[in-house]
Amino acid sequence: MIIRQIHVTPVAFRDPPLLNAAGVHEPWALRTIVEVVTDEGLTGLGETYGDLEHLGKVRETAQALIGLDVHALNTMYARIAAIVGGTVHDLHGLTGAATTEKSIDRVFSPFEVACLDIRGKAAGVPVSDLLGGKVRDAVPYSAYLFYKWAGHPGEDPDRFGSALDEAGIVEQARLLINEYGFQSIKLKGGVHPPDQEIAAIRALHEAFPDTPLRLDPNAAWSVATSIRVGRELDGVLQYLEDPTSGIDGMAEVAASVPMPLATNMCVVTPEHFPPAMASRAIGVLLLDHHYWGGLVRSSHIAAMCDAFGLGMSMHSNSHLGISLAAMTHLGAATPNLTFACDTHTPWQDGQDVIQPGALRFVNGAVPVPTTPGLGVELDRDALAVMNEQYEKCGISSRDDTSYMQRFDPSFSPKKPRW
Ligand code: GKR
Ligand code: MG
Repeated sequence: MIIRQIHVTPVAFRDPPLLNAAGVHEPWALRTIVEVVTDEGLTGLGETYGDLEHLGKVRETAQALIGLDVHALNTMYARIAAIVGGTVHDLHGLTGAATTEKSIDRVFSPFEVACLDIRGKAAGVPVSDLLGGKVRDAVPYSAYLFYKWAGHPGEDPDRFGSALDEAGIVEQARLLINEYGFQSIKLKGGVHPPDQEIAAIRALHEAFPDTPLRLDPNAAWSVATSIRVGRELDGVLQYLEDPTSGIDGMAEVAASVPMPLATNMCVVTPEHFPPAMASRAIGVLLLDHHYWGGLVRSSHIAAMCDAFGLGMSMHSNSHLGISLAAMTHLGAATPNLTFACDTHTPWQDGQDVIQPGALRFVNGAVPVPTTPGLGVELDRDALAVMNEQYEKCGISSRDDTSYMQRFDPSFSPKKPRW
């Protein structure tokens, strides 16, 4: 099965004003859709970040993959490594440390997923079978709450409304849980002073006493603040995600708080494992195939977590259905991924590039597609519309900070902020 063509299409879709430590989401989120076509006419799909610099690398490397067999993933990786070369910086200020390997992994990922989609289709099996076989029929996701404005400035409020205090956050949780059936909750923090976010977690605990809760301030806190918050939320949080920056800081916090620390920021590439394990900096790793080098490499990382006794969850950024399908196959075939995964899906509010019907949420979990490959097909009309939106939206790279500074010139994403 030889790769004959690769189509790389950037897309944009509406995104609500979700607040985080870097600023606020812009009105449009960007992604890149990759289609790999073989000599036998099979097509595989991949999805990755849409930022211009990354898009350029994906386009450039796509040319070098024509003529490869879809099984030749080692050769594919080597070719991409030769082109990507040096370290690319942290894309959004929220994706953690940057390393050369992570930069290569990030570009390799959508091609690898597309090749697995093709291989699944050719063999007549779902991608989860290529990853060792599913150990669960549905993959649980969490309600991913954000402080948010009612709408983008100058526009009508969106249907989620504003959530700027604990009452708004509890209301948002009710909405997402009613619509999706989520059974775990994650609050994106690092927006308000820590005491306000502690109050929001307490309000969630009161409203949903049996639902596991997580808080993720994206390293907006100092070590001392992280320890204080961790201690105050003893018995309330399932885990505390990236309270502070770096492996050393996380290790100091981990030694002094009662709950496990989770990360998608300080352990984001294999070379981070030895120092993080030696210092016991984390108890939970949030896997993300978009920067861990695709699905097979992510499975290897899961094996490493198993060996070190780490718990596992899954990280997300604003994404569409090809990513959700890939995340679901990976989650299904990773036995030790036992914490509900993150997803931004509710915030996309039905916008997608895939044909409807393949993915749905039942009691907060996505049933694993059983049809060959990823189990999702492109909606070409939707792809064309979203590509046109990309061309017209005026955004070419995600920049939560500059967008926030338009409305609050004094805003600074400096870390630690508190
Ligand atoms: O979408 O604003 C966001 C999130 O903050 C995202 O960019 C993070 O990478 O979800 C992520 C996280 O868990 O850190
Ligand atoms: Mg996080």
